[in-house]
Amino acid sequence: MSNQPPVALTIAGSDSGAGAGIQADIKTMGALGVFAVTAITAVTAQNTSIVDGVHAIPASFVHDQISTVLADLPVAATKTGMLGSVETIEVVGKCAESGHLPNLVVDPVMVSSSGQQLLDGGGVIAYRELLLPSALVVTPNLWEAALLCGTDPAELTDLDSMVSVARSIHDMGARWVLVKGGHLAGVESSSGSGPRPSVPDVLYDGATVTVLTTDRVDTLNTHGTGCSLSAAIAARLADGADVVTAVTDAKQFVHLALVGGAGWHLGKGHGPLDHFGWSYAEGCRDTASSDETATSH
Ligand code: PXL
Repeated sequence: MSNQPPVALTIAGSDSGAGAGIQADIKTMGALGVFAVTAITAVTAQNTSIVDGVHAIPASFVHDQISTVLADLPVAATKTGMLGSVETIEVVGKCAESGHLPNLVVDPVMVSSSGQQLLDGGGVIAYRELLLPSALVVTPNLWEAALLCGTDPAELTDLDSMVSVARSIHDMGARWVLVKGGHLAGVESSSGSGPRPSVPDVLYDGATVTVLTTDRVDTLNTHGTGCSLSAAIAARLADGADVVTAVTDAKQFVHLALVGGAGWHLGKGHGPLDHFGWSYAEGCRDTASSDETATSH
């Protein structure tokens, strides 16, 4: 098997604007040296500002894509993105439960960054009951964490409340929970040269709470951040990393991609990330300093 790239499967929706969804996943996995294989759950008509339409792929055909790929290719990790319907969550849940989706990273996509609903009614319960019990890692943002737990998102205002929802989601069966604090207001890190705006994520495995902090990137170009993070975690897992290493590497990858794309003007809304580090190749590497810190509690 020497010289073979690792293979990871993404089960997700297509974003025609190519900043998020399966396009972001393929770019992320490719940038990390992992061969991406795909099962498409929905096709969206979308740009950086709006989701103009969603065309769902029948759940039975999502199943056919997954089983055909698995019958032939050595998939070492899987991520799910937009699943869209209860029926598709059921199909993916059954594959996962029967052990066919190794190292499963679940990004519980519910709403687009432009506010468009990306999950049918009943989907939250389906995630909770049918998919989270098979997840190695689940990566909700604050809104998704609140919806999964049936709490008010407005109450998730600090690290303590993030830890509390991480514990509840762990109780739903996911082995590792990464609650992303990207929407948390006004958090500062004081390492290095004085206080800087920072983003804390909470990683919990049922025993240890780890707070992973990254400097906040001041940009509107954030479309596909969550997709890219979960794809990067799956890619690093496919390459043999353990969960803590995979999450740490993935956060670093997304941070650099955000910094790289921060000055781009692609579209009028939330633009995409620089997945391939093109901005760095142009000699901008010195703008990409990142300060990652981890503390265990
Ligand atoms: O970022 C979540 C997401 C996932 N998948 C698709 C999307 C989006 C957000 O817009 O369009 C297809």
